[in-house]
Amino acid sequence: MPTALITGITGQDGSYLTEFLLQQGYRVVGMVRRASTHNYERIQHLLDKITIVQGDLHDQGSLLSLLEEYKPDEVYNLAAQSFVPTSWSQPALTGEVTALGVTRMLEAIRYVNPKIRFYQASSSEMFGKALEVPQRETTPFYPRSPYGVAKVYGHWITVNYRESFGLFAVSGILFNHESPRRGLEFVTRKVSDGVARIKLGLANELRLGNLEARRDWGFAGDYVRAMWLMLQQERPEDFVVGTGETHSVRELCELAFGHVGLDYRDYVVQDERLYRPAEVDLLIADPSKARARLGWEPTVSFPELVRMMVDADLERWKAKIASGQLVR
Ligand code: NAP
Ligand code: F7E
Repeated sequence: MPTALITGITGQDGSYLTEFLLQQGYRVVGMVRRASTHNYERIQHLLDKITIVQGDLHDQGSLLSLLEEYKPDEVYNLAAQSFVPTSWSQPALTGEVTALGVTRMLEAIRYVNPKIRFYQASSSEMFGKALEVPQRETTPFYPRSPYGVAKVYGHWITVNYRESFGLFAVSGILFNHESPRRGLEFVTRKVSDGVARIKLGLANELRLGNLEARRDWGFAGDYVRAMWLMLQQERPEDFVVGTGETHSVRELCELAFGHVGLDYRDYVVQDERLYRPAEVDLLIADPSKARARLGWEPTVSFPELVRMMVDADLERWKAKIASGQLVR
């Protein structure tokens, strides 16, 4: 039975990757940082099948001892400060975790067992002010936020440890992927949650920032399969993963409100305070390498994804109302 260590197991991708690896017959060890209360909402249903261990990407010693004790065959480094706006208000922390944290894990692998296969969660935010459309593995990076800058560091240190020390270290350049488990601050989930609350009479407006930004949005459950496939290849290589389609935040609103019979123009308020100091205007993947070499394809279309998320939030709020937790 192979063992996988996942950092960031409590996050959106961590929860889907855990489900996927358990289905593949892995022993899953999940690293969580110490907190005064547990944050296991997304993995509650998996807790009896996995091992939870404490560690932190800030702390080199904790990474070394986890690798020594649990002897993973594969490490998936999903932990990060992942919200772009927070990276402007906490840029040094973002650099510590999202950038230097990668080096700390690579160092731990190098010292404990250089045969461990390593996956780094790189991001389409590295393309930023995109120098090529669509973006592929060879497109130069032009990050537009401290988060993007930190991810570029994480990407290149992964490539560098592969080339310097012969590690099986790969970087998956993943475009935006979403689900009902997405954090409420990201725009897709903010919209699906807002639509549900408006439909149920719990809110009467939704404040958003730039409606014209365009993203390549897919379903997170599909993207964790690509992470695993990258670590099963003969040679370590980096891959772009996305759908190859782009949609604006405005289209997202149109679809999400339309799904419950509402017109987004009656509820969405544009709020300049939610604009970013530097925006990423357009992202669209060229996933042809992943398709050809990994046999990877997305299975959920953009309209299906939006409907899935709105339906899940409607059910969640209806359950809260039914249980008496909320009065309309
Ligand atoms: P997420 O939901 O924000 O989860 C981030 C995870 O990192 C959480 O489990 C968090 O733990 C953990 N974490 C944060 N700081 C840590 C630290 N110092 N030590 C240990 N763990 C720490 O992110 P996601 O959407 O699942 O994304 C997973 C990874 O893929 C991230 O690296 C993200 O930057 C990258 N990525 C995401 C996308 C996307 O569209 N989702 C696209 C490209 C790349 P807590 O629960 O304790 O906060
Ligand atoms: O913003 C615009 C906003 O925060 C998408 C992370 O997972 O994907 C994610 O980063 C777009 C931006 O995601 C609001 O200006 C408008 O253009 O959902 P987001 P992101 O910044 O693309 C990448 C690939 C990652 O790697 C990151 O970790 O939507 N937008 N109005 C808004 N965005 C938010 N959050 N809130 C708004 O009200």
